[in-house]
Amino acid sequence: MERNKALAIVKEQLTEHRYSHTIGVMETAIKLSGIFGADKKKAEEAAIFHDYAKFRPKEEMMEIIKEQNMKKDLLLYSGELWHAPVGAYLVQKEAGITDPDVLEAIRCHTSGKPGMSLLDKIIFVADYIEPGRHFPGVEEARELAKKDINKAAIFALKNTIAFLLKKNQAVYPDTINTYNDLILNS
Ligand code: DGI
Ligand code: FE
Ligand code: FE
Repeated sequence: MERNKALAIVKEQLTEHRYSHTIGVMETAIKLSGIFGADKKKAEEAAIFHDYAKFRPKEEMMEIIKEQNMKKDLLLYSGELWHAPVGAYLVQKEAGITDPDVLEAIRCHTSGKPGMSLLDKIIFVADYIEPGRHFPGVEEARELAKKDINKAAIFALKNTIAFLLKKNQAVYPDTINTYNDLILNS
């Protein structure tokens, strides 16, 4: 889809803050695609739509997860995880996005998944390091991302897991499985 059309669709779904985050993810994902040789148009589309479902009511997301036979275990963990798979479903249904690579990158953008494609990793990392993100360690993550997308993804996963542990929150198995997969196989 043409960039401005996609942005206009997504703007209606998001707050001002989340929309600027989306622009940051888009610009970062395109840069990373240039460095690592991924398809820039796919990266642009996946980045623009990655948080499409972020502000859907929890009940609506729950219903979609059940009806569309998504992984039921999602419902046992934080609702923060739901906007990724639900977003992949809704952008297909409501915005007419059909590219399976784009939809998959959106689907796994919060937890990652073992065996991520280059595009999946780019969206995952861009979401973490876009210029609007400010937290201890983000500069190190940005440096890693210029050279090694796997190291940057591991860094993000490690920090997210540590953050969840500190807050006594459950860690979704895919997050741990993604970390293990990248440590063992990259
Ligand atoms: O949507 P964004 O804020 O841009 O970023 P995101 O899609 O990575 O979502 C981040 C949120 O998801 C943050 O509140 C932490 C939460 N989260 C990420 N991984 C896990 C998780 N929550 C649980 N319980 N388990 C996880 O593995
Ligand atoms: Fe997200
Ligand atoms: Fe995001």
